[in-house]
Amino acid sequence: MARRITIDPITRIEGHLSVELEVKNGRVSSAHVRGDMFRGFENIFRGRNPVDVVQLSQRICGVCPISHGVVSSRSIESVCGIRAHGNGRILQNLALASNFLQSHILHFYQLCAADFVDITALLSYGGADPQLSRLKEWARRELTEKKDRPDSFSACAPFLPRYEGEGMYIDDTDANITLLAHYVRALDMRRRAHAMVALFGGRVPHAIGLVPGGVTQRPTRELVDRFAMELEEIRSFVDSCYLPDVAVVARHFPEYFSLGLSQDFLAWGEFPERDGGAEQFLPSGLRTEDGLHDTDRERITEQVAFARYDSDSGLHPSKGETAPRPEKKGAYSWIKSPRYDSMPVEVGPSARLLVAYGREQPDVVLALDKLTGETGIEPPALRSALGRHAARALECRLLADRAQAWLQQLHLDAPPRERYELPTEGSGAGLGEAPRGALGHWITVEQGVVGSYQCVVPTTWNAGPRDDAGRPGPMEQALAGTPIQDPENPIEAVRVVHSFDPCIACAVHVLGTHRARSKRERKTP
Ligand code: NFE
Ligand code: MG
Repeated sequence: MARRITIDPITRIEGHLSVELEVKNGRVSSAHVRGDMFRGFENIFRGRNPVDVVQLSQRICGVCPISHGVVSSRSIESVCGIRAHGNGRILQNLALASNFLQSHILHFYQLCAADFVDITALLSYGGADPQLSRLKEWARRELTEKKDRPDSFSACAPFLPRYEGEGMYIDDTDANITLLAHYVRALDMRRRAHAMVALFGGRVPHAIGLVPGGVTQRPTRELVDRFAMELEEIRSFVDSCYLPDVAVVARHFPEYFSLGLSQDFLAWGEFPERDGGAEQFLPSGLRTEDGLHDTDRERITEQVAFARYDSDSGLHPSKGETAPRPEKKGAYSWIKSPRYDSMPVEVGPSARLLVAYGREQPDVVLALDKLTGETGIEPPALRSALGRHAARALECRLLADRAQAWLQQLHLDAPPRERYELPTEGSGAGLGEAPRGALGHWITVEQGVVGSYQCVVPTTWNAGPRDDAGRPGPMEQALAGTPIQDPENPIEAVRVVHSFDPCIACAVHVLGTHRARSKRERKTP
């Protein structure tokens, strides 16, 4: 007999997401993923000075603002016919790579660790490490003194309340304690990664110093040295904690290498390596069952049959027009369904590494072959829930190494950006990668201000609902087949959802809802 399970909200993600599962014979037979909020962000950009969008679009999200800043800069660069080069290109790479490090570390430790780690193991800690002793005392107070109080719901947050069940969490006390100690260290690593963005971006999370063509801060010896120092701390954390901790989770939950699977993957590519050239550190590509293909940005459509929008379905984002319709019959999500050549595709760290491996990017080949040599895990395993965690940790290692090389390429005290002149009419697009995957911004400039602006964002690709043909989105497909041991404690489904690192703030920024305001009404602030 089929049973329905609703998980609402999914916690430890950014934003408001819920899933509805139909479970038959102990497995998910069908999943509906719902983005539960409406924002209308792109409307805010219309009628503004185009350059303001670099700042405004960063407000879409506090987790991945640098990718929105860099990609919106690119959209304006394409209107102006320039490209960030030299210091501008490298400094944007460094700021973005720092944000990837911050975001991936946040995801594994602060957002996902509690799916695997047993907080109660802390109570058995008998060592003398001052930080762990403090943590143990905190856990003891939370778990004992607060347990029976009426406000106990908040006790030991964010670790409790949690799903409960036999063998649900790691059963090795030392492994749990180590992971919890790293959970705390991860907070410091994230602070350092934010500080790295701020060195060249001025502040964080919303970097005021990002501009079309580069950043506003010249690279000085002192700033480069400070960046290198923080980077080395994070690199060493990735090596000594993050990668081994993912391996610990993999040892205890190896079945997640064959759960939460995706078939097809898309990456726009990121981290331009040469001035004027197309080469990227992580290249673009479409990885399908029948191989690797070049990408074509014209093949995107956004479908809305099951999304709460009134506009025509299947529009290219440059023509996108969307009117919110909360009560639309049959619609169940505020997230649209982007499709590439009509296909649902997963975007994100696994997509990037699978594409890069297929393109024989030497650093990625080395990293993945080493992983196979040491663990027997082959690259196709990146298509899974655990594979996504492994891909993030490996990507941190790759970026931390590469960022050291980029630092060496900077021209000290030389200008950090291009000069540009903004035309009063034009259109353009910026494509790139955010920590969670392929990101695109499309802009038109009319009479010197933003006429229309549209973003197609990683979580829109991954967490969108069924499309016009009724095909489920990537996360919905990945959930199907997941075994659910106890419908009252469906942690398996949560682990699959979390592996995508969904961010709903990004996903439901939303296209323009009304006809453009008349030219007379538009004013540059
Ligand atoms: Ni709000 Fe974002 C990333 C973007 S996700 S986190 O990474 O763009 O859809
Ligand atoms: Mg959009």
